[in-house]
Amino acid sequence: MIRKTTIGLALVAALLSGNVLADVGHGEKMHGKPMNTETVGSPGNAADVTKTIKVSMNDTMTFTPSQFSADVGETVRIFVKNEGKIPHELVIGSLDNMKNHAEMMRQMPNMQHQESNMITLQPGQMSALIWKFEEQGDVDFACLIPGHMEAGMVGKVSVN
Ligand SMILES: [Cu+2]
Repeated sequence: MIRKTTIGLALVAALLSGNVLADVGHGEKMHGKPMNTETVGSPGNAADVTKTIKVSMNDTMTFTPSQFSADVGETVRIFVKNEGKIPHELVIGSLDNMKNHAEMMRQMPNMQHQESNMITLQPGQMSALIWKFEEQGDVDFACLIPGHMEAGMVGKVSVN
């Protein structure tokens, strides 16, 4: 059981570091990069926050709001509140990578994990995620609790 959990975490870490957080810690731009390694941004510093957004999550599998915007280079504090009666999470990434992650979650439903691009909240809990949006384009977010993203629990940040 312990071994299985460890393998699960290693898989998640490999997936996240290899895809979602590909550019974190490097700061360098990749030329001619494949389409599936788009930059979604990186963890931000509290001192750099210029915008605060409040997002609520509920059991109808919705984020409210499900869309907001940010400027290129802007650091946003995203306050997230779980207003439902079951756990939810907000994960920032690209939809393709998150679909892979959701598939792993389904295979290992009791897996506990925490990464800098996500926040997992029990019913009634509230917390904040600080994120720097670095490139123009859309950045996705989703709840990767098994079945939630499939039920439509996704959102989008327009980076202009
Ligand atoms: Cu959810």
